[in-house]
Amino acid sequence: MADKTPHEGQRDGSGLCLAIVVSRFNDFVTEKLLAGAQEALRRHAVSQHDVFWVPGSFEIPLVAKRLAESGRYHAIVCLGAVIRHETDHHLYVAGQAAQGIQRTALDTGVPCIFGVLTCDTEEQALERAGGKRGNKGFEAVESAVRMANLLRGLPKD
Ligand code: INI
Repeated sequence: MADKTPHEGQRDGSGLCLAIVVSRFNDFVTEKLLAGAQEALRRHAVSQHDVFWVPGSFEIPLVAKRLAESGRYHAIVCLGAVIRHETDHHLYVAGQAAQGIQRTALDTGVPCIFGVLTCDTEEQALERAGGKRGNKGFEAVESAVRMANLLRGLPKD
């Protein structure tokens, strides 16, 4: 650890088992995020994965926490799409999803990746789910693989 070589998790997913928690709300977007995630799982040769659907982004943290605590997964990929509506309901959903996902990672030590879109419009969300701004589901799996590999090489205490 004391050498000068920078440490960065590699994108090789062999030997890794990932969980994907994906929200049903706005599934015209989240189905596309999941497709991007599955493409990244193949591209980076992730050995095993399981997919878990939840009703909305607000429900992601509880399921992510249970999966992280199971000890079965090297990382949890959380996918959702929060889109602004007339009231401020979306702000509570997005804020609690973000906080809960981060808290789960910090409490369990298992990387939990925030692949929840927070957008003003459906168009913005679709642009980020396989449109002109890429696919955040694909990027979330890449982050999960890198974080899982990085953490595997870090000292425990
Ligand atoms: N859930 C989302 O994933 N995206 C949203 O945009 C959204 N909005 O805006 O309401 C949303 N709401 C549902 C929420 O996640 C819960 O499923 C619901 O409140 C029940 O707990």
